[in-house]
Amino acid sequence: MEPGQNGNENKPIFDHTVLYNLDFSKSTTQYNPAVSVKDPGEGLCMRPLCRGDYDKGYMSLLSQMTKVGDVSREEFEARFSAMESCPDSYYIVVIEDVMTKKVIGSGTLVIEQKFIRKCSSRGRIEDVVVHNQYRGRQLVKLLMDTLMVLSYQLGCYKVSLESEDDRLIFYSQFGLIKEEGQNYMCRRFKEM
Ligand code: 16G
Repeated sequence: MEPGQNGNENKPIFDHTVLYNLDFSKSTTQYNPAVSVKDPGEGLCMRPLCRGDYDKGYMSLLSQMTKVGDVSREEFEARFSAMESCPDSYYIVVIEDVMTKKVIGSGTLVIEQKFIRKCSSRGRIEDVVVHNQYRGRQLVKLLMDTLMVLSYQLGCYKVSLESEDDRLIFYSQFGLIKEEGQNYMCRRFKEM
């Protein structure tokens, strides 16, 4: 069977009811005008990533954030399947422009299971990006708010992300702080 022909194009990477049943009552994020998961703005819809998003510009969207490299349909499908086979781990939320059928925003919450903290779990927010033509519509804020609420409701004892200096103030509105004495360390092995 050809990739993209297996009828799984619209199968979400995680159960969409988890996203649509989130309780935002404790979120302090303010929106003007109002936007929400169910109504992220005119002509837009918010949902979990699907296989078919490869054909809706998902990789091109990610390339607005960092180097993506050439990823074939087969490579994308294989990675999607690998993530899908780790239950309760990969919560990739996207925003689609329903007219153009393009993915114009995305953010990922990865849940890492731990032995510490009474076998708790840790959330990592990754790859938050909104297409440059859709900036100013509170979409990064909505994605971040959603991933923060999701990590809390999934029971994470903490959630973290990596941020450039000029984004620290933006991220602080979600209760994220640069912890005293904690530093992000990294060694890069490859330039892709
Ligand atoms: C930013 C992203 C991180 C992403 C990285 C890619 C957020 C909050 N942070 O740090 O998730 O993986 O950029 O950069 O979205 P790299 O390709 O140089 O590692």
